[in-house]
Amino acid sequence: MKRERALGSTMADGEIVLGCLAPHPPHLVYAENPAQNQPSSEGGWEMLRWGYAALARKLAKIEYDTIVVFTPHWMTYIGTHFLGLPNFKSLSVDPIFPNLFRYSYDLTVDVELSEAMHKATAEAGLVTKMMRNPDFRVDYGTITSCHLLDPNWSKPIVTISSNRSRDYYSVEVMNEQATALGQACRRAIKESGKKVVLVSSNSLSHRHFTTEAPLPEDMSREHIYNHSQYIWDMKMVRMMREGKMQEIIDIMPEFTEQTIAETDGGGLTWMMAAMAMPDYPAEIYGYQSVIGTGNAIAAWDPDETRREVVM
Ligand code: 2X7
Ligand code: FE2
Repeated sequence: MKRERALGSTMADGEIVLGCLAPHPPHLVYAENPAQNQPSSEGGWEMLRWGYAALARKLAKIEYDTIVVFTPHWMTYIGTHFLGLPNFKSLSVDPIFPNLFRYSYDLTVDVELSEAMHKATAEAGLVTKMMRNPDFRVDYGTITSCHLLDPNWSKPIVTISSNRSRDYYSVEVMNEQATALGQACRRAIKESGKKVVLVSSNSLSHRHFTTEAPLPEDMSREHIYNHSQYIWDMKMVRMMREGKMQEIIDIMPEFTEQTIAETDGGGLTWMMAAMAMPDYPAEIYGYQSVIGTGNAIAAWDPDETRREVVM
């Protein structure tokens, strides 16, 4: 307490209690058949759904206030945007897979934390904006990752958009901007006094088939798009297990370009920068292809006493 006062801090330090790599193929929600989703299925993609269920069980045992999710499917070509109203309610339809994902959501936003991260982002010199349009439709990336991590939607969320700096510039520029964004969010979370779970909502390798099986959940048709994509994904997973996150960020340009990875949106770089670049092992909860893309579920737990080798 004395030390906090000496540093000029008046409130308890906020902290990031867990970081999750949480891919969002809408197929996973479709396969779960929750009441909110209109289409129905016979299942499928169990290695990912069971992995998500294990991570959701871990999360349910952790004390936290808010989930902050970075999604590549809210594409804001001018700056980084943050959800800025206390509630968003509508039907979210996946534009590519409307046959799989038509999900009715009614979600709560931690506007206080969202504002704080937005302010810190602006102070870092990045272009940023709050989304205050009540008719705004929340993307399926946010909804899929949040639904699978917390099916009861028990906590408020904040969604952060992807400014697509990779599309205008390069993966190197994306890495720089997402790092600055992550560091700004880290400062805001610390000052907020809140306990926060971070979520990077993305697949790894991302080449995918352009035609769908007649029955989308027919698992006899599911496999990785190509072997080199699999080798790259395994390299990334191995480095996550070994706690080599700085090295992952360093090879991000090559990985992203070789596999058209969904890390191009900036989520994984943002999360690692916000977590001050973990050098401890990630917990791996699953890996499986979805329509040819490579998807890993992983968690970084700063609390060593809770960390375990899951797979
Ligand atoms: O958005 C996605 C994705 N990232 C991976 C696979 C299939 C569909 O949607
Ligand atoms: Fe995606």
